[in-house]
Amino acid sequence: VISMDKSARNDGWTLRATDTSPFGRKIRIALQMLGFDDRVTRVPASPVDPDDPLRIDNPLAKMPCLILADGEALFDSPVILEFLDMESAGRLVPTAAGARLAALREQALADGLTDAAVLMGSERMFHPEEHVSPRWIGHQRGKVERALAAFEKAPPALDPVQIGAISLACALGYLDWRKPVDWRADFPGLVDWLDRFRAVVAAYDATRHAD
Ligand SMILES: N[C@@H](CCC(=O)N[C@@H](CS)C(=O)NCC(=O)O)C(=O)O
Repeated sequence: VISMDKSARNDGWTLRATDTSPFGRKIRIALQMLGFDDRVTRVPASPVDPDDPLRIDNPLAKMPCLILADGEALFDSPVILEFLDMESAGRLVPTAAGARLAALREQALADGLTDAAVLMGSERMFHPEEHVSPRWIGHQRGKVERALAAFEKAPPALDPVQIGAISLACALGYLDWRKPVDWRADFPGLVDWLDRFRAVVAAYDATRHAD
């Protein structure tokens, strides 16, 4: 049970995430945007290491996981951003019902895009070549491409930058790194959108990891 009265303390958070995690990057960008960087110690995590306490804090053994000062663990990335929204008096999620649902849906679509892109790669990581399923990879590719097409038509607003925009920027950053699809050739509107995002969110380039 999360006890919000205790977890509302501001100091001593620990973020369990590697530099390369696209979901972890959502949190790192939000922390920088909100000026909360100095409240957080970042400790890399390994979802596959049985000795990593990540799996005690989050039984799903997924990063990011934010450990609060009293030891309470928050996951997944939308829940952590919800917490940071509370801590910042509402800077990450719109409050009006319609805008709030739209932003949460943008986040869900962008995170789902990233999930599908991750699955396209992990199919090869977890199976020997003869067991790799082109059908499964194609199934995930469809999700990535349809999500990109939907965002090309209706990209998240940048004034202000909130959860939808942060999530999409991290999804596109992940595609730039792993290149499961050639999104820059097919979605020029999103290339332009990401350039505009980078211009207003310095934390995007600041959280870029080495290839
Ligand atoms: N819905 C989760 C997804 C987190 C996620 O998939 N993280 C990846 C790294 S980017 C992970 O830890 N994967 C390990 C695993 O699935 O075992 C979130 O938004 O935080």
